[in-house]
Amino acid sequence: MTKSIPLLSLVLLAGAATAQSLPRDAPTDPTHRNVPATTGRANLPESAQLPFTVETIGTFDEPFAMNFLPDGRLMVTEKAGKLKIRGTDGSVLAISGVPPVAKGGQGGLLDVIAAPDFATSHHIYWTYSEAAGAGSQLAMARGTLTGRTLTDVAVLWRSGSAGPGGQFGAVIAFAPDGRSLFLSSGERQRFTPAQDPAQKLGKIMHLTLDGQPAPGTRDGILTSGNRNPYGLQFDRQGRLWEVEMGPKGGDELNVILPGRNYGWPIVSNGDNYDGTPINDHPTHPEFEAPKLWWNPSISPGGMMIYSGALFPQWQGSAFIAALSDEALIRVTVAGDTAKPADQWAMGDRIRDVVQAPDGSILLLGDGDGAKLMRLTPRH
Ligand SMILES: [Ca+2]
Repeated sequence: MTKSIPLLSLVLLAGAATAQSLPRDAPTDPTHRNVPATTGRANLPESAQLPFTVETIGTFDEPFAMNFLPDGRLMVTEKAGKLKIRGTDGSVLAISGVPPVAKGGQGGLLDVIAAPDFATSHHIYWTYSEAAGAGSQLAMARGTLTGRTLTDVAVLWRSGSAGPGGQFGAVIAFAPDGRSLFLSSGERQRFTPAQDPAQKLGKIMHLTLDGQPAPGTRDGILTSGNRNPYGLQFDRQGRLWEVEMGPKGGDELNVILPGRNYGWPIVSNGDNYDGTPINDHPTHPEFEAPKLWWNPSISPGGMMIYSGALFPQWQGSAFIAALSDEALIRVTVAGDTAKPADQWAMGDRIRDVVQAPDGSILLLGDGDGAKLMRLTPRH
């Protein structure tokens, strides 16, 4: 890790200097913008024929994320601020002791995940937008879950750069050794902060379990130039995969490597929502290019890498929840390469995907009355 410090600083500083001279929405280098991104486009024809049975097992209001506790209970966040736990018998309880959130747009109560040592510590971690500076900022907290109550709540990390805007990213992944954590921090549709080493927006953070900068990072910043990452998962080989919502036609699947810059907003294989073009990734090889990208957009939510027994043919595959595409997407992963495999039409905006302890796959819909769906093999 220590080797990455000079590289990280250089890349971040170079990126910041470039970005500051640019208008927010303009193409960054018109002379280069015709170099096409020809490889890695991941869109597939949608299949309405599903190789699994879909059962609705609950509903939630404006949920954002879900994760299992080691004892088989499922935690689900609702953006308005409720943390709910679905028992193994299907009953749903709201947890008390969750600090207030600043709900609005894409903000509110966001991710939740059990600590690696939950069995002994009863710690859970969660993220949320916290009222700050005539707007909000991303915060990460930890608390002790006993029964249906959270105690010993401590806010471990705050993004700073408070103000208006959504797109917090806000997804937590623990290191495979359980001794540190990774946190995605979205750029909040502010563009250039993703390249600013002084702001923790548009970054993947690497933090200790107490929310301090991980050794070998500068202020906890692991990577920069990430737009709005809603999915962050380690594979079985210990590679960290990230899926991020790009601009129009620029959604990306990336492998996260310490000190790298992923290019936003200088490059993207998509265009701005107002139609102005952005240089494609191949025009700037100094930035880490996505392993896969989607145009048209799929609007990726959460991501899971499967390791269960119910669908042995899919072990090692990454599953991506798609919001605007109303789909579940499967991608095969080999080393640091990825290939699109399936794109199943679900008829619902899909916000998150997790693997249940029995190997079934759970999907969480989006919006009011969003469905919790359980996928099992079709016989
Ligand atoms: Ca990128």
